[in-house]
Amino acid sequence: MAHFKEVSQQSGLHPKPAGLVLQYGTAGFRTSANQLDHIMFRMGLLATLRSKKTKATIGVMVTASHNPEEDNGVKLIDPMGEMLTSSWEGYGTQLANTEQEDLLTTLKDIVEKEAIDMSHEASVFVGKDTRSSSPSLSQAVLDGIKALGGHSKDYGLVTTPQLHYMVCCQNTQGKYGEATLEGYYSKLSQAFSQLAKNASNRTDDQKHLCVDGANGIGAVKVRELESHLKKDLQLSIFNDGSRGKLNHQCGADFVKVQQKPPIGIKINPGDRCCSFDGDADRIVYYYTDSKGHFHLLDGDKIATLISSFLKELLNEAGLDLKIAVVQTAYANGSSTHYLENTMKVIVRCTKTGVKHLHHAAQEFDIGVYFEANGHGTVLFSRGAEGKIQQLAADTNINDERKKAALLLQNTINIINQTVGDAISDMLLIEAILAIKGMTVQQWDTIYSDLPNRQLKVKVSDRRVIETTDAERRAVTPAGLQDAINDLVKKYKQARSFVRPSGTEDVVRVYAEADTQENADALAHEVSLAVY
Ligand code: 16G
Ligand code: ZN
Repeated sequence: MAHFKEVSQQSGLHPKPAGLVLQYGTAGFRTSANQLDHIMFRMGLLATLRSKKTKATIGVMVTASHNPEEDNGVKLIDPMGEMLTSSWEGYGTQLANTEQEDLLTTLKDIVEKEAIDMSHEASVFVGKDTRSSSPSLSQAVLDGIKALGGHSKDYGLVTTPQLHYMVCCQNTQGKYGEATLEGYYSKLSQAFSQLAKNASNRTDDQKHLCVDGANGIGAVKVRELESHLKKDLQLSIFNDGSRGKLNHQCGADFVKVQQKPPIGIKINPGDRCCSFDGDADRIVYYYTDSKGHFHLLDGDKIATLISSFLKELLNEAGLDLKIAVVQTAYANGSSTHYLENTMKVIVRCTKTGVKHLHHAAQEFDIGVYFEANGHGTVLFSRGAEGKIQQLAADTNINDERKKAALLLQNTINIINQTVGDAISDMLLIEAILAIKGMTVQQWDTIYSDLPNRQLKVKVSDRRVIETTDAERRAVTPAGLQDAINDLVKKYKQARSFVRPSGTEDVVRVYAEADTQENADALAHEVSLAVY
């Protein structure tokens, strides 16, 4: 096998530091950039195998999302634009950790186990974020693809969701859209402009949005989008990478965890603002009121806004489709209560990590999924899309039903169904607020968040904590859950859970209660119980 010889030679240029062990985690590999060169080369190999196996284009994204600039990471994208199937994550870990001299054996093992026809062509799309380490690391991915004889297309600087989109477009022969940045911007902006036509008499203030780009790729790409938006939306872009450091005291993760505005942004009371994370697959909104108080509208508030909009449209269109909202244990208790009891939609809770939410959402006609941290999107089943398209084309229905059907059709087009996408979510949220004539303050009052606190605890081995019930209960170590239950009983409207992080060597603690003091105290007490 000529290719294996090439791999053998090339891998010497991307040697693995002996003894280094890394794992394909919740969202691929993520660690200090200087440990990743061999991982990138090997993920180029794995993507090539995956492409030969699926007979489809596979994506490889080089990014470490909201991690500091010094880190980097890599994740693979499966044919429909979804995350790599979990049964292959293990191969990722195996390939990453096999010592240099055993690489070919490991590679051949995978080929054999998966019965991969090595004579089949392979095609891999590669993208990267703005980190200073990304160019050389993405070159290592390209080297890996080439060594195994795969074809690659380098999209260069793109957001993570943009690369997911390209992969999906490519494998659906353009049915999902055109696999180019221009195709992405025109699909989304045209849908936005169609939706915005349903908003009446908006003032310039209502059209204005402040965007914190986390000094990352999102800022670059939202600027490219801007020229397609005409005057429907006026963006002020902050933290665009020209001065500040990536994710440093800015971006969606900082704003959500710290519950305060990012640096580098000047906001006046009432201004509508949003923050992207470092690879633009998350978004949160916020504003400050006249007293200077900060108000956060996180993934839960976004899911509520979007699902109530969709539910109203389904009613108006007279379409009987099952809609559900998928959340994780981090969802604020008030949001779950509001969705179940006031909106009366089905709510599901899954483990943390996009792939879990994505799979749960696929079980419904319309699945709205959001993590509280701002990662989320909406999935429409094929059947649901078909019914909506059919109704939108029906000439025998009344104006109200027609209008609702057209709004649903454009909503489908504005959404990136492959993965959470800050740019696409932003456009959808802006369109909904415009159509409803709703201010960010009005949106915020749909329900009030329970005060909450997140803490992280360093322990010697986080794996001693095992959880069940979508991470809401700890089964090991013995006695921990009982201790948490006893602490929770001391407070009103309280809830708390602990889980080992999938991306950092820490245990995460979440607590909510009737007041901020109580949420803080509970989180602190639970973190002591974890030691
Ligand atoms: C990753 C996940 C995100 C999750 C986070 C949890 C993807 C694309 N990203 O960033 O969904 O919220 O990990 O991190 O799946 P943690 O396990 O460290 O709390
Ligand atoms: Zn991200």
